[in-house]
Amino acid sequence: MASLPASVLTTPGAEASQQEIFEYVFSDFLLASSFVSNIALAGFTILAIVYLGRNLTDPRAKLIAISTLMISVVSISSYTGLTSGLTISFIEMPAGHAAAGEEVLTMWGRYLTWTFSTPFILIALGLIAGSNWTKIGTSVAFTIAMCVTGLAAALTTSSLTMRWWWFVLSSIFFLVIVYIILVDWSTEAEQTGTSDLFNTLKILTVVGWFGYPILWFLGVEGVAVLDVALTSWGYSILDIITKYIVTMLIMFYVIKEPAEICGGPDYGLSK
Ligand code: RET
Repeated sequence: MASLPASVLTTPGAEASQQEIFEYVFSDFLLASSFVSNIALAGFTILAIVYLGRNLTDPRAKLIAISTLMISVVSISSYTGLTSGLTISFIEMPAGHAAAGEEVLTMWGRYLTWTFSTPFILIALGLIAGSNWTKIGTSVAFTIAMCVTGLAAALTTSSLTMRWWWFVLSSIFFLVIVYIILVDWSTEAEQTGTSDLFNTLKILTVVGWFGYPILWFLGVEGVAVLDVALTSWGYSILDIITKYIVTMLIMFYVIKEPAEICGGPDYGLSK
């Protein structure tokens, strides 16, 4: 990789204080706007869910609505962490990496918080498909494994091979989730009678989710052909599709409380 964009070989360095990182973020309009725009969108989505869901009565419909709410609750916190510099570090890339020996900006907070947001996306999708808790739980466990190993890939500085090995592990876990969505839940949604909505959500989710490893590969964590701000906007745009658009589609369906997704007043009682 002969020439890297200036923002890949960034300035503050590994010893940078949180305040220096915060100031660095706001010195780059593209980077700062990729965070702040998502704080605003997550906030609007939370308000929209609360407003749209105010008359829900069925406990199972409410559970789906609460799952979508939690996606944006995690998101607004995640982007606040990134904006404040709390969950961003400069780390030195290992030998062989495109930016070897340089300290590059890593938005590790993204990988960390996906651990908490993606389970709620999968719970909502699994409930809409009418799946059982074993499959929903399996998808949740694998998304946690995928995000934590993705975080490990980004933070490993000892060896380039180990970075890519984490990436491979994370990708294998990802394929388990793709299989559950495309094979199990697609069939179940047909039986449940929710396949119209589910098919749209499935395409947005599977296509959108594939964008994340592609961006990781092309961004500074991987082969570094995209600079930090572009990579960040890439993730922010994917987040808009996989979180807020998916959420709004779900909410407009759920507020009608169709029989296909309702569980009746006794659903989930603990006694
Ligand atoms: C990483 C890198 C390692 C390989 C793979 C990845 C996949 C990430 C995905 C993230 C989805 C995030 C969403 C967030 C919404 O809040 C960790 C980038 C496979 C699929 C939907």
